[in-house]
Amino acid sequence: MARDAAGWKRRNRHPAIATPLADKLAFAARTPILAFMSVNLVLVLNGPNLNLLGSREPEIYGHDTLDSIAAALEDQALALGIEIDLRQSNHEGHLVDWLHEAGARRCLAVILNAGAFTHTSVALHDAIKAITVPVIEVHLSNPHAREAFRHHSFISSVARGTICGFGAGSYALALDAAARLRQ
Ligand code: CA2
Repeated sequence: MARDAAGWKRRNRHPAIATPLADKLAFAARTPILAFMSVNLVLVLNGPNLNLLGSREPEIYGHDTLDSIAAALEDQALALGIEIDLRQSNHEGHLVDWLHEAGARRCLAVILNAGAFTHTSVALHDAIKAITVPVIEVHLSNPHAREAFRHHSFISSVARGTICGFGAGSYALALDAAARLRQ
């Protein structure tokens, strides 16, 4: 436990201020008023190969890069009074960890493009089921209009809703949907 120069146990003096983030979250969850509050933060999670956006297959995924999508979402989020945090990983476990983080932080929503893990990942299905934060599934393309192996999603049945087929616009529509979740 952290102590200052005088040897005080800082956690006991200022439980919600002087402790690390995990302690603050645990404190908030134990505190009746704070336990029901959600933060105005939307995590925008992107799965494998989406870091390559804009470089290949523009006829399917469009010309936008993940950076240009992030910039447009930042502007939209500012106008909506929402904070966003866009992340990408090629590793399934990172996405699972970030979903858990969204749950612990009581985010407003998660916007999730799980890429090809959409069609394979029981782990992501279980992680979404394990959190109360609404997850909005997005896809740039319309997987239902593509190869048969893209027709099943392990995400859809546990997502609040799915938006697909509008290119970068799918993310913009998802952020609008997230904003409407605020009470
Ligand atoms: O349409 C989508 O957003 C997808 O989630 C994209 C995934 C695909 O496996 C899903 O079926 C639908 C693939 C992302 C790969 O992105 C690339 C971008 C440029 C070049 C190569 C891959």
